[in-house]
Amino acid sequence: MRIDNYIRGWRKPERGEYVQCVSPHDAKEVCAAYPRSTAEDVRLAIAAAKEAFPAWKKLTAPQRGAYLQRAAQILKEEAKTIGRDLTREEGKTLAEGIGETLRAAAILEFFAGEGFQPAGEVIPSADRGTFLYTTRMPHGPVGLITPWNFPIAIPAWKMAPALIYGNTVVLKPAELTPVSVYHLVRALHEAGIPEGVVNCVFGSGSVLGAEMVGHPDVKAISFTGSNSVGSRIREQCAALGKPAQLELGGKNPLIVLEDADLEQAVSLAISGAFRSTGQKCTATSRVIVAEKVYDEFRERLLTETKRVRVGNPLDAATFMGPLASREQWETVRRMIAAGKAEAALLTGGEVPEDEHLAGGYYIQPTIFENVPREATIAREEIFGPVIALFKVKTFDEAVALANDTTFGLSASVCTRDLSLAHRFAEEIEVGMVHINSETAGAEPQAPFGGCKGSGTGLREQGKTAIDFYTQVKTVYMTHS
Ligand code: UN1
Repeated sequence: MRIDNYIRGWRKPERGEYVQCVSPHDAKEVCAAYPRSTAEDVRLAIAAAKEAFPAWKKLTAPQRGAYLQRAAQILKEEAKTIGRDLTREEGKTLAEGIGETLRAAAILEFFAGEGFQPAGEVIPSADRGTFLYTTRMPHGPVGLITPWNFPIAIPAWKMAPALIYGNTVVLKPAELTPVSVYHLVRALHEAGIPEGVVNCVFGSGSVLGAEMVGHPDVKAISFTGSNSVGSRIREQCAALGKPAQLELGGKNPLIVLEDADLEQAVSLAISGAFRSTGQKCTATSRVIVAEKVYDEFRERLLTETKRVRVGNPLDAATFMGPLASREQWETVRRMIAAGKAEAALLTGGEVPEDEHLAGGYYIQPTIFENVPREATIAREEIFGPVIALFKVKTFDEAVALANDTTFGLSASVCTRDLSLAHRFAEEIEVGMVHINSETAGAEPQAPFGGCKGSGTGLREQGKTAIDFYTQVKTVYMTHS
């Protein structure tokens, strides 16, 4: 399968160069060839987005929403085959691949609906003859840079709000997962979205991303990815006075208090830490347990972790597939090696011996205990299936430990005590709090994002998405 850029329709890269992406289950299996685009291709896409902007902006929001609605319908009808392609190239399980495709559809539907919602307010004027109100202005062409770990949902959750509020789009998706993005762009194409409104350019982030961030016709940047790339984008955008929305890493804690339902707590830990092979910015990576229930929780967690089925993500029985790439595999193994030197390995930590998995980037689900607070695995984002277990004496100690991180994306607590749940929600320094639910997961109608090192700028998703993708215009209308 060969994929092309999408710039006023499908288009070959100017230099005609393509690269191949492979399956993380078996690196010998090629998934697709995608363009190795250059800055020239990005400039063409930006020009297309600029030209399409005035007419797109002129449509009413319900008219724009109709395209999103049609694209959502296509994704729903094809969810099984698209989800399969996603799983093949990214490595998350088939259930997750299909689930993510349906989630992308739900995101498009939600924002199609937002096209029918009020986008301003009527404000009482001190002057009887003045009608005072606000409305919203789109920015123009916006640049969206998206990661491989949610290769269809994240492009959808940036594109849908950008489009519904009247912006046009240049998307630079991750190189590892071009097929998933191709399907989303194809759905919008088949939905009849006007030429130039959506553009997608495949290739290296350092070349294409830099061109987008620096280009004067790209009016805002939304980025999801690593902290190192994110801080570079933040600096460049700040220097240019360009709005930037950055969704970065996490080191998300799950706290298990002594009154918790331990069975539920174990299943939230397993799901939060090992689904998608731990490759979510919202994944659970620290599990902080009250001393009184520590031993029992530890035993149950260990038993369930040993039951986690690691295998080909296309097999229905698999719970955890491979890491997404060789680079990921090496990074996670390096972090595990650091963990072995600084903490006690409870389980996992190795590449599985299964010969059927020998061609892929597999790693066992891994748990460390007796982890010092300053350990690398306690502080740095791993982006793999690794839990650091901590024992604490009190609720206050648990919250202090949970907050002792440079990140602030999401956090969970397992408890039946309503007053402790309330205190947790108040004292924890994160963008998203979960009481008796896992740290990962997000519904399109609710704001998504973190504080501290987990992100900058306005939240994504929900009604609040409008704040990043538009500017407020205040109108004083007085009759003459
Ligand atoms: C989820 O937890 O289901 O890149 C979504 C990420 C986040 C999305 C997480 N921006 O992992």
